[in-house]
Amino acid sequence: MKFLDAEFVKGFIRMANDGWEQGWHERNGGNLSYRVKKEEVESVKENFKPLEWKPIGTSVPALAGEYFLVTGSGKFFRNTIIDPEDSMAMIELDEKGENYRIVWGLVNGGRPTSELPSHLMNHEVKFKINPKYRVIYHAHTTNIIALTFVLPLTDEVFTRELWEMATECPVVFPDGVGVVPWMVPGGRDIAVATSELMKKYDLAVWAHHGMFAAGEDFDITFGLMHTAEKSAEILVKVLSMRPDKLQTITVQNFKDLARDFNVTLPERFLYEK
Ligand code: 2HA
Ligand code: ZN
Repeated sequence: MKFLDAEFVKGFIRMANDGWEQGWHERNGGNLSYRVKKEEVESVKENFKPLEWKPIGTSVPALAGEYFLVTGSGKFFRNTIIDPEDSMAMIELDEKGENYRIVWGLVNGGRPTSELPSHLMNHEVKFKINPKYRVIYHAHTTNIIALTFVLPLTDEVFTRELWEMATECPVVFPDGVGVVPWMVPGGRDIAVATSELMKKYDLAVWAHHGMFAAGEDFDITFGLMHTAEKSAEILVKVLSMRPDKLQTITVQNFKDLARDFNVTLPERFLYEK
């Protein structure tokens, strides 16, 4: 099968374009990765032209031998749909999970996303907890970023505020949201901090930068990012109207919701204000 005819490749490109259309990917902002299923690898293998092995910059032994579809470093999400061969790549990891090689894409040169260490370490954490997780998505979500300038940078405050702004939020991300303080992007330190949060959450906020989301497929992961960012947008609007809320979803309301929707909401997010 031609590489670009594969459903997983089409799904990846559609998600990248959806993110662009949301306004989350100015210039080369953001990155996306997908851990490819064995049968999907087989279906496009005839197109592979492996390049040389290169170090990942961290070690992800649990992902040894896995293949990933990734956006390219310095590439624009905006261009993914019109020139996928230039904008993205499929990579293979070696038998130690320490090196990668490009097997398809980035035809005009370039490297996988600058956030490859964060992506792969998040994939590894999620894979160990639930091998159904396949997507890691980083976006420069405007309203979440705005909130990192005015809310305390704690998991408790971000989770509770996002839950309060849209009734579906506690059902969509019942485990909550983690927050990473400002750190230099692209390196191993921010990758370690983010993957530590991914042990507990599917969403991590990067202060003054954006968000990371993890999920089983493109729809779930994009939907998670979209839901959290929409909730942040509502909070930004509310805070722009007045500094306090006249009424909100109460702790008892959350408990009623949790019971009827069969979700467990950790007590530490249900504090009295
Ligand atoms: O430019 O978003 O965090 C890609 C990024 C780096
Ligand atoms: Zn970024």
